[in-house]
Amino acid sequence: MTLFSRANCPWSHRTRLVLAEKSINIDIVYVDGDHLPEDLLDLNPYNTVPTLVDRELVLYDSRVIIEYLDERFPHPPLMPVDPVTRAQFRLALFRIEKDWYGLAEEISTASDNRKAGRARKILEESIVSSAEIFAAKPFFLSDEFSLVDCTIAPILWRLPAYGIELPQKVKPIHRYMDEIFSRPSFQHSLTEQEQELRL
Ligand SMILES: N[C@@H](CCC(=O)N[C@@H](CS)C(=O)NCC(=O)O)C(=O)O
Repeated sequence: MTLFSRANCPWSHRTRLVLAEKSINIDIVYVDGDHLPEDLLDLNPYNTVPTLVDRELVLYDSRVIIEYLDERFPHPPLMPVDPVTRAQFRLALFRIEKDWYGLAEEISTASDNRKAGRARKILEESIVSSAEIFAAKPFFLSDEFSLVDCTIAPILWRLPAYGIELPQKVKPIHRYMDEIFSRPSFQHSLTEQEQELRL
C-alpha cells in the first residue's frame, strides 16, 4: 500500500495516526510544493492528499481512507460496534471536519489578518466550549481511543501554529492533549515538520 501525504497537512496527519495506531506498514510518499506527482494526478481527480493506493483500489478523502483502514485492519478497532454509537461517532467526525478543520483551513489560507483573527477566535471558542465533553470520558465520547481522537489530535497539535493558546482553566482539554500527544502512535505519526510545531 502507498499513501500520498503532505508533511504538514492535518488531513494527512489523521490518516498517518490511524496507520500508526494499527501498526500498518505502508510506503508514504511525501509530496511537496505546488506540483503533485503525475501518478497522483492520474489517480485522484481532486488532486488532493491524502490518497491511498492498495493494489487496484485508489481512495481519496481522509474519512473514506481511515474508515477503510479500520475495516481492513480491524485491530485495534477504532469505531464502536453498535449502530447508535457508530452513528454518534460519525456525526462527531462530520462536525469536527466541518467546523474545526474548516476554521483551521480559514486561518491558514485567510487573505487578511482580520479574517484569520475571526476564524481563530471562533475555533478557540468552539474548542473551549467542548471542555465538558473532553471531561466526561478518557477519550472523546469514549473509554477507548477512536477515529474521532485521530481526527481531533492533528487540530489540537497545531493550535500554537494557528496562534491559539487555550486558557489554563480548560483543564480537561489540557489533560486530553497530554494523554494523546504522549501516545507512542501519535509520536510515531508526526513528521519532522509537525514535530517542529511544538518544539
Ligand atoms: N476533505 C479532504 C481534504 C484534503 C485536503 O484539503 N488536502 C489538501 C492538503 S492539506 C490538499 O491536498 N491540497 C492540494 C495540495 O496540497 O496540492 C480529505 O479529507 O482528504
